[in-house]
Amino acid sequence: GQIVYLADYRPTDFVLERVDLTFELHPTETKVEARLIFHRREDTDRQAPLVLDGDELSLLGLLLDQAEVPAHQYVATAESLTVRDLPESAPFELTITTVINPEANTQLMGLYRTGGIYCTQCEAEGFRRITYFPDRPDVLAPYTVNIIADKAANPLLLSNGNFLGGAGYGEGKHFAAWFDPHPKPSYLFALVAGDLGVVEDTFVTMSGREVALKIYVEHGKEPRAAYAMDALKRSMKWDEERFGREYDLDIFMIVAVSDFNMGAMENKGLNVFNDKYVLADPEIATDADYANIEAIIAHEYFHNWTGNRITCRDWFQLCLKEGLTVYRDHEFSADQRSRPVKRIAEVRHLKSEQFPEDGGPLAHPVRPTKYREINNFYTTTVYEKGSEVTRMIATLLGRDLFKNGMDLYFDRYDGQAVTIEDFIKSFENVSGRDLTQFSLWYHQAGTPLVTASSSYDAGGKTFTLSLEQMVPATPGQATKEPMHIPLRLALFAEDGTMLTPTSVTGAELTDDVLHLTERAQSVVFNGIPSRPVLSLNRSFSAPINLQFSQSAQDLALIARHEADHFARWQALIDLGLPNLLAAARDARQGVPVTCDAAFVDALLAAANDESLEPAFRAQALALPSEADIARELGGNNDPDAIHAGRQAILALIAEAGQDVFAALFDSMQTPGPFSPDAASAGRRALRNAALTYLSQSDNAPARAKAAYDAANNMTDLSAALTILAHRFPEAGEAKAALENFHDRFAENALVIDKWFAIQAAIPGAATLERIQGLMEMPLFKRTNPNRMRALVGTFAFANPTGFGRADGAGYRFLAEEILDIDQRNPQLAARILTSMRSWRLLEPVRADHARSALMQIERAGALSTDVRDIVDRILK
Ligand code: DPP
Ligand code: ZN
Repeated sequence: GQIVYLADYRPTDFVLERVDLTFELHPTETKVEARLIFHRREDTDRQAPLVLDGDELSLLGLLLDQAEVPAHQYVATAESLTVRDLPESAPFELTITTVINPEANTQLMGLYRTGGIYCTQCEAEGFRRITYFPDRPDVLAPYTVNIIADKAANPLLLSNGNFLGGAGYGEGKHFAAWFDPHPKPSYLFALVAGDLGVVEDTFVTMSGREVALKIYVEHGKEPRAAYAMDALKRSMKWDEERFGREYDLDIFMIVAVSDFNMGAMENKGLNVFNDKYVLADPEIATDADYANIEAIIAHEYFHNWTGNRITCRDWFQLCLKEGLTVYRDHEFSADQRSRPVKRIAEVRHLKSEQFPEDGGPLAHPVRPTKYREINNFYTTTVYEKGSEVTRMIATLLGRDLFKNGMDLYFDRYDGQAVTIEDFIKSFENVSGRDLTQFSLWYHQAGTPLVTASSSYDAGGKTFTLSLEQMVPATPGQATKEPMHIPLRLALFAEDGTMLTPTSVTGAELTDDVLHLTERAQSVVFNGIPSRPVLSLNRSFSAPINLQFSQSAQDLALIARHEADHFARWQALIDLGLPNLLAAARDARQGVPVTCDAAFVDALLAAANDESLEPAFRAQALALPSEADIARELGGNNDPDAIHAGRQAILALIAEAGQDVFAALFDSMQTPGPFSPDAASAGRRALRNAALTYLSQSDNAPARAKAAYDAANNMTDLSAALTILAHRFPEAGEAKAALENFHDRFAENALVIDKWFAIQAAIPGAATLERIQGLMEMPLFKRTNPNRMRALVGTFAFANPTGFGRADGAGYRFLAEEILDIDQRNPQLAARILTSMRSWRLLEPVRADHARSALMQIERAGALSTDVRDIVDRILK
């Protein structure tokens, strides 16, 4: 695990012209022949050797222009192949033969086996586990792929690009050939072989070309791919309409597999998906699952232009494709569903996942400058903050200039491997705006803190807003420059109408966007006839922490009148949060918990407001999580007190709102057959939120049990089961429902993952023993990443009282699990270990236990680079 620095980047000495691969598939001995045509780049050293990457490889043969290479001319190790005395300028062909063992590949990187099929994952550095190769994203070439395999076991032989042809091949075997004309880096290579069912459709592109669409799933599961197919066609259409991007091959394929480290992978023309993000029907998928499937199908499809045709020069530029593509999938979902509700969900996710990362030991810039293990940089900072930064460019430039900038980017860099600087240049060129200061968002880690205060001068009819910004220190970055922060804002009169100033001084204001660029800025709004109520950072225009004390009346006014519904939701959160923080402190001191009536009234008014969409009302009723409260408290945290305080607030709201919730529970039914559309999903969400509060005030499981028994879809079923298990874990009704759920779905891995996850999140110290019991079940498969994430991941990430029990047993359990998982799948181990990133915010006794557990990992002998990197950074 050497550290790699951005500053050390230099192009390769050799240009790769073409790749021709032949696979003879075998479960334990697959033979790979790679024919690579190179030429030496002009203006490089004529003597430089060719150095190719490898990982756990063994070389079987090496030819140079079809002649055997003498031993003195090359050195092969498991990690590299170095060839000397190569032609000075003429192209040459290297033929490299390796043998690999897919069955033994438990890392799930490179070529591996899952559910009886062959499958690959090459991003970021998996291709070097298949053959020796210049395995870096700036080496692009067209690929031909020939696959030879046993015909009975592998009727399907798939790779990137267009199908060239196939035929029988000796006894019981057959072969297929694929050609991908679009030059691509090796991380986008894919091969799938095996026996799968297929769902087929077609899409006619904007220029009238017909594209064959195929989704491959396990036999018998074809009907469950219908929604994914629908989402794919909508994605293709949307990218044409919104970004002018057309698909570019004759065929687009998706393969669903059950063992996968990531959510999905955008391999050119052959996406490989975690089946969790493909398979859905009302019986097995929740509304959240449908929304995820739609978003991830779109995300991977959108990569075809943002990632594949224009790719990254090096892995430091990962956000060039990921941040941008997340932004594109967010916009797609916003257009397909409700924009404000989508924005609320995004911001919830950003604050609960990215803000803790950016405020802790794993903080890093959106565009990092060094890494020890690139797999550890597929982070919420690169993805979600990267998306927010793209969104801010659109906010600063406005819709039209942003579109022009994207068009220029697509035109100028198609077929190339580029950098964030190239991306930014496109927007500077079309807008004439200098984005130098703005680009600090890519380079400075940490969530900026903006402090606001305001005053109103009735005599002069002026409203003054004072803003200050501060970017906290993060690992490796002690001091920061002020950022360019776009703050959307609006002013409201007491009656809720919007006030428009006659002029503004002290800051640039374009439409409703105020540009904060200095450390401190005082902005004066003239011609304001009465004291205004300020709504600041509308739509969460900048991913910041905002400190601005507003009265409960002002917040309630925003919650009632803002045209921007995101801002209404934010105002309700701002009203509620101080109550939750005070409740945690009171619970810790054994003082009775109270809650401001203004907050409860505003919340119930929103819940009851029929002019608002049900999905919005459900979001309003979902209080900040225990982890959110812990983050806001900022240190010396006691998870038990936070839990108790939050439960007490829930109980007070439940009591005050009994009638409202009872009425919602009745009126928000969704009669008729199940439909996954956003409006129906919103009704179910609101009804289940009401049920959560009703079960709180009932203080009895009967109503939730009745809802469980009556449920005819997975959304309602799992919501009722969650209430039963979390709120009444010892009740007979909860035990009966858990047993019923198990028996009904024992055959369905994705649904059983929900059963594991719901139990892993049961609050309280006893959950650890429950989990240890569950791990003994035959159903529990240690080698399956989804299962490990469902049980161990949910426990560590989403159960502060269980995982963080006071005796430290949760942390010790995690340490042992990490060491065990690391033996097989370092990437998964490292990812789950990041759940420890906020350990320094714990009260001293728990923090000591957490540190000991981390040190237990650190002291272990044979750690992967992945886990070593995370544990070192978390402890530093
Ligand atoms: N497959 C992952 C994604 O789409 C990594 N590229 O984000
Ligand atoms: Zn992606």
